[in-house]
Amino acid sequence: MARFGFVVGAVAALSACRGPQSTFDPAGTESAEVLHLFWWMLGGAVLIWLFVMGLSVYATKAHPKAHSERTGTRLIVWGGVAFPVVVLTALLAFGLQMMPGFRAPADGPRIAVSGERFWWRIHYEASDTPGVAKTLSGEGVPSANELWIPVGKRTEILLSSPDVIHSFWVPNIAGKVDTIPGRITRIVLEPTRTGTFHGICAEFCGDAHAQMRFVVKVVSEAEFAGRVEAERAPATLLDHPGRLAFEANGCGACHQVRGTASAGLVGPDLTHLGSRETLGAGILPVTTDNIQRFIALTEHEKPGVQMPSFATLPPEQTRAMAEWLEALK
Ligand code: HEC
Ligand SMILES: [Cu+2]
Repeated sequence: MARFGFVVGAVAALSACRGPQSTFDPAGTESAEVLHLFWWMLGGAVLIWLFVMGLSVYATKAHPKAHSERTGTRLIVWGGVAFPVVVLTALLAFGLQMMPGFRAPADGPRIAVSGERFWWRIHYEASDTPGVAKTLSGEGVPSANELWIPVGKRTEILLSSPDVIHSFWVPNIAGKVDTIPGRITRIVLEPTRTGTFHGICAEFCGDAHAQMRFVVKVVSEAEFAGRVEAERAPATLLDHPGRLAFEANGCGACHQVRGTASAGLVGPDLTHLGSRETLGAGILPVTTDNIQRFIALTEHEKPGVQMPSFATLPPEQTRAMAEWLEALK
C-alpha cells in the first residue's frame, strides 16, 4: 500500500512537470539545451552523493577503526581538492561551449519588450530602440502582455525598463534575461513547436511582482504576420457608449486606444484588448465581467497595481466601458 502511494505520488509530482510554464517540457532550442545540461548535472550529483554516502557507511559501519593519517590526507587531496577541480572545470567547459549558440544572430522578427510595474509593454517591428522609446516616438506596432512569435525562427527580443529591474522568462522556450533601466539587453527565442505558453517576471520588482505574467503564442509565420497586421490597425468600434464613458472618466490619460483621442502611454495599449487572452498581465481571462471588475476593483484584483480603482463610478459606466473594451478585437 505504501509502495502504491509512493507511485501515485511520484506520478502526480512528475506530471506537474509538463505544461505551459515548465522548464521540463521544452518547446525551444535553448530550453532543450538547458534541460540537457540539468540532467547531466543531476546525474553527476547523484553519483557523487552515492559515493560520499558509501564512504561514510564504510568509515562508520564496515571499517569503524581509526585510519592512518596518510589515508586521511590522501582522501582530502584527491577527493576534496583534485576531484572537485576536475569536475567543476569540466562542467564549466560544457556550459561555456553552449553559450555561442545562445548568442547567435536572429533570423526572425525583432520585438521590443519593456518591463513595467507590473506588466509588459510590447512593440513589434522594433528597430533597435527599446520599448518605451518606441512607444513615445509612436513607431512600430504597440501591444501589451501577450507576445506572438513565429515557430522555427530566431526572434530577437530587446529588453528594457523605465525604472526597476525585472527579468523576462518564458521557461518552456529559453533562459531568463533581466530588463535593466538605462540599458538594452537581448534574448533570442527560438520556439520549436506551436502552442500557448506562459511567461513570468523572474526578478522581484515590487508589490505586484508575482502578478506580472504574460502569454506567449507560438504560431506559424503566416499567422504571426497576420497578428502584427491586426495589431497595427486602429480600433474600429468607435460608436459605443463605452467609448464615451472611457473618455469622460479620463482613462485616456494613461491608456491609448488608437483611432480615438485617447493617447496615454502610462498603462497598456488597449486598442485590441478584446483579442488578447488575459488582462492585468496574465491574471484574469478577458471577459466583460472581468474587465468590469478590474476597472472597479483594480487594487482588490491586483494588489500593488499602478492604476487607481474606479470603485465610485456607477456600475452602468464601468459595464459600458468593459463591453466596449471586450469588443475591441
Ligand atoms: C494613472 C494611470 C491610469 C488610469 C487613469 C487608468 N489606468 Fe488602466 N491601467 C493602468 C496601468 C499602469 C495598468 C497596468 C496594470 C497592471 O497590469 O499591472 C492598467 C491596466 C488596465 C487594464 C488591463 C489592460 C491589460 O492589457 O491587461 C484595463 C482594461 C484598464 N487599465 C482600463 C482602464 C479604464 C477603463 C480606465 C478609466 C476608468 C483606466 N484604466 C484608467 C493605468 C491607468
Ligand atoms: Cu517585474
